[in-house]
Amino acid sequence: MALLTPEDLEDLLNKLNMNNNIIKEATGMDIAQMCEAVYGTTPSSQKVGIVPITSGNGIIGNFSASLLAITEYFGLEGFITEHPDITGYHQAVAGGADIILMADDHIFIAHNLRNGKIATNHVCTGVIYSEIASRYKHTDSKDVLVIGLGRVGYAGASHLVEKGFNVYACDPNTDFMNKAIEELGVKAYDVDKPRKFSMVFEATPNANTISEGMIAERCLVSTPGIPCALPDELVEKYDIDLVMEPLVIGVAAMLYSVF
Ligand code: 2YG
Ligand code: MG
Repeated sequence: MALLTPEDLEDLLNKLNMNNNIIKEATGMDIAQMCEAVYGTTPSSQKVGIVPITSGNGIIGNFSASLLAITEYFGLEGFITEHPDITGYHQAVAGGADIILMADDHIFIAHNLRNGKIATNHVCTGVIYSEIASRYKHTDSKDVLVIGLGRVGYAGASHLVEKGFNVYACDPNTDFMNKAIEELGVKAYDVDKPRKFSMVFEATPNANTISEGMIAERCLVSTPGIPCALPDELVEKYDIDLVMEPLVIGVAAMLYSVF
């Protein structure tokens, strides 16, 4: 998993607004409505405690501040604890947090202390980005392509299968591929037999994972992956609706999933 950099998180709410407009135009729903539809929840007056974590590669500049901005964007009160780690956790609970947000290099969680629900960023990101792809209004096809079957891609593929979509997937890792075929029943996308999709969910840490053979004219590509899966010229040439944003959409899904 690639770690976020402070630069990825610059201008975050601007990126969100741009992506929210694309999502609205492409699906008829904004990100909050999409989260409501998936999780069946709405924000009430939960207070969110954000705990910076120093383990591994340590604090990422802008990370906690971004989580606070996201919390407030969705109408909730939040605070960043003065201290990190266990002392910070204690401060969050003592300060009346209903929901704790915290991340180390391996996992990023939202934990609702009132109802016991716990969510991970990788599952929620997979679910919400695949949901966005699946709601593309310019197609009536049920075929979706999933590129990358790591933690995020697998969660999205699983969500799409549960929703009754016809899921094609690819990943250079044959163990990941076989697991998704056996456990989820996805079909292997064969690069030697190009087939074009109107809905693509991409979840890899690599650039240029989407090739011309995979995409239909006027398609939706939904991807949390940094760097972007698509070269700029393909976005123009195929009139692609591209949803790609570094943090907010996944965190929104985490919050809604624990409300
Ligand atoms: O508290 C801090 O500042 C750090 N311990 C946060 C570390 C987060 C590491 N995780 C990532 O960089 C991302 N891969 C998380 C996923 C968010 C984007 N989908
Ligand atoms: Mg990528």
